[in-house]
Amino acid sequence: MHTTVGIIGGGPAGLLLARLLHNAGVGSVVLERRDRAYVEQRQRAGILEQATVDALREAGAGERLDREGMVHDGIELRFGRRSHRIDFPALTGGRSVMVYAQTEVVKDLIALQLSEGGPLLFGAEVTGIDGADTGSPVVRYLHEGRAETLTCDYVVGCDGFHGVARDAVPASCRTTYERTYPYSWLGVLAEAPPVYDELVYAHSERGFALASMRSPSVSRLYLQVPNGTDPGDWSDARVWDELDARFATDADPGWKLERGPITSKSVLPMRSHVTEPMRHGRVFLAGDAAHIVPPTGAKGLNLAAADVIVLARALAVRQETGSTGLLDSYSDTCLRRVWRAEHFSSFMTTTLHTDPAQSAFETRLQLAQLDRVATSAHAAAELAENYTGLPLPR
Ligand code: RFL
Ligand code: PHB
Repeated sequence: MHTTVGIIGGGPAGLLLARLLHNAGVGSVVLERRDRAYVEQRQRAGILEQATVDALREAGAGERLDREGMVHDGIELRFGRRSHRIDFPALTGGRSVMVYAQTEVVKDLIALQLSEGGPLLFGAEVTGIDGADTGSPVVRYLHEGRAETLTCDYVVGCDGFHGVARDAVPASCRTTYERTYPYSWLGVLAEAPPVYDELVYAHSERGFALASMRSPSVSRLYLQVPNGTDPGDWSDARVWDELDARFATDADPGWKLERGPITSKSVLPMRSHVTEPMRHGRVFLAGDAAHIVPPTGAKGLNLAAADVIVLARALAVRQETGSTGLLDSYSDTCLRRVWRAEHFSSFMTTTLHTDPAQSAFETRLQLAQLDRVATSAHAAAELAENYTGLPLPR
């Protein structure tokens, strides 16, 4: 098989790239290791920046998003048993975010791709890429028990953190920057209406907690837990009691979350990672394949979308005019935005979580920083601008 752009991975990065290329008249094939049901059910992100929403609309995937997505104009921060709201539009000149789950984005993009796009193969596991620095790289993959090859003009690795595309950049040409955090998240999905209209991020003596949502009847909740935690050690009652304790404020002492059946529990490690450059020869990396952020800043999916928006434009210009200028600047263009998001995600993570080795002095510094955000419009605007997302490079 031959195609213009071989896309490894059918997560949000690969699927959105395929749509944007299709709309620009550039051919592609998407190879996804898992089956469709698995990819559509994988619980992950919930927050879309405006630029991500715009790109999904442009890709033709805006209809259900506009019907079911919930526009959020702020978040609440809880710390020191106080609570403070960050008003996004007031602080950013009108920007907001949308709550629409990654599972839904992926379902919408898959349905579109299968009905009117290029080939999207499930159960197609890429094992390697040959000839990255030749004019026609070849992707090797296994599909229905057979070894196959896909010859491409360009290959894009959208295969996430555990993918194989990163290895196409020889070790001597790449630099990795990494930090592993000394805590994880226990994430639960509950059939319980969210009691807040907005997301609540809590710093507490007992550790971090986050209240998010998937719909008016389904809550998504997270608790900071030690690395290596077994979700089986957390009964439903223990999860709810701990959430109530971490969200407690003096403003409303008797307050409790609305409880309901917990339908899934999983533990997620927290990591920051960047691989530079995001390109070797004719192989490009996009999304989690090139960079990971801890989820506290809600940036991972949005960074993945930003990468493929930049790349789709560069590939379209290459096809239309023959110019490779935008492809040549792809890695530098994306890395500027990536490092901004790395900084913000690390800031949110280290400000809101309690490191098990942290001293009382360091806890005081966290509270002083949170108090600053609650009392200075400048500090609040810095948070709001980063959370709602910086403009895409044009
Ligand atoms: P994905 O989604 O990991 O998709 C990669 C795809 O590649 C496939 N694959 C292969 N296919 C073929 N051959 C191979 N050898 C392959 N190896 C892998 C995989 O099966 C998969 O389908 O990467 P992508 O597309 O770059 O998307 C990135 C996002 O998924 C990720 O950044 C976000 O989910 C991060 N994230 C959040 N991001 C946000 O912007 N806002 C949020 O609110 C947010 N919350 C979160 C998050 C991530 C979380 N977890 C699970 C780490 C909350 C959580 C809990
Ligand atoms: C989510 O809804 O899953 C979510 C929201 C905000 C975050 C992380 C995860 O910062």
